Amino acid sequence: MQANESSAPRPLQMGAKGSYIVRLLMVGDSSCGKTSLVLRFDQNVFSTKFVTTIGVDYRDKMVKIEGAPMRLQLWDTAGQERFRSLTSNFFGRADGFVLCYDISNRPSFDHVIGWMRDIKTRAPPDCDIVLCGNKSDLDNDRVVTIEEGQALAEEYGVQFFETSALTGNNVEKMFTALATTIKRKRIDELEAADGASIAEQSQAGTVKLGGEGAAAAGKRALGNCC
Ligand SMILES: Nc1nc2c(ncn2[C@@H]2O[C@H](COP(=O)(O)OP(=O)(O)O)[C@@H](O)[C@H]2O)c(=O)[nH]1
Ligand SMILES: [Mg+2]
Repeated sequence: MQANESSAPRPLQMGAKGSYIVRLLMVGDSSCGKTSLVLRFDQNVFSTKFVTTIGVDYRDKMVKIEGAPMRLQLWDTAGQERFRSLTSNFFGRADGFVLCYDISNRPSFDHVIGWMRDIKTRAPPDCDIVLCGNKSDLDNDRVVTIEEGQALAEEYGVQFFETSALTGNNVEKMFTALATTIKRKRIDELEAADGASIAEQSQAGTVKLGGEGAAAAGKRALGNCC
C-alpha cells in the first residue's frame, strides 16, 4: 500500500438492519456536560444531578441524515485523568469526536489542546471533530468568549457550536452537523468517486469494480482529516 492510501477515508460500517454505524466519542474535562449533552440529545431530558461517568458509557441513537439511516453510537467517556488510558483505547475505533469544554470554566477550555493532541495521536486520520462550548445558558458566568471558541476551532479546522444541555439550545444541531459531515465524507464522496471511477474505466473499456474510487476520494479528502 502506498503511504498516502493509508489516509483514504474508510467506508462506514453497515449494521445488521441496513443502517450505517457511526461511533461518536464524547471527550473533554470532567463536568463540562458530556453526559448531559448525550441525555439531552437521546431523551430530551436534563438533570442537575452530577452522575460520575465511570470509564465509558454507551448509548444508541437512530437518526436519518439526508435520507441515510444511521445508528449513532454515543460513547460517553469519563474526563478524569485516571480513566485516560481506558478511554483512549476507544479512540482508535472512532468516526467522530465531540470535544467539549464549559464556557464558564477556563481550565476546561485550556485543556482542549491536550484533548486534541490525544485525538490526533490515537484516532484514525479520517475522523471528524466538533468543538463544543457547553453551558451557554450560563452567560453571566461566562469566562470563555464565543470568539475564542470560534478561533480555536478555526485553527484546528473543525466545526464549532456553543450548546446548552440545560435548555437544549444547539444540541441536536451540533450532533446532526457532525453526523452530516461524516455521512458526506464516508458515504457520498466514496460513492461518487466509485461512480466516477467506473465511468472512466468503462470509457477506457476496462470496467473494474473495487476500491480505486475510494482511494481517489481519500486523496481529495486529505485536507479535511483530523
Ligand atoms: N447550567 C448548565 N449546567 C449544565 C449543563 N450541562 C451540564 N450541566 C451540569 O454540569 C454538571 C456536570 O454535568 P455532566 O453531564 O455530568 O458532565 P460530564 O462530567 O462532562 O459528563 C451537572 O451538574 C450538570 O447538571 C448546561 O448546559 N448548563
Ligand atoms: Mg459524564
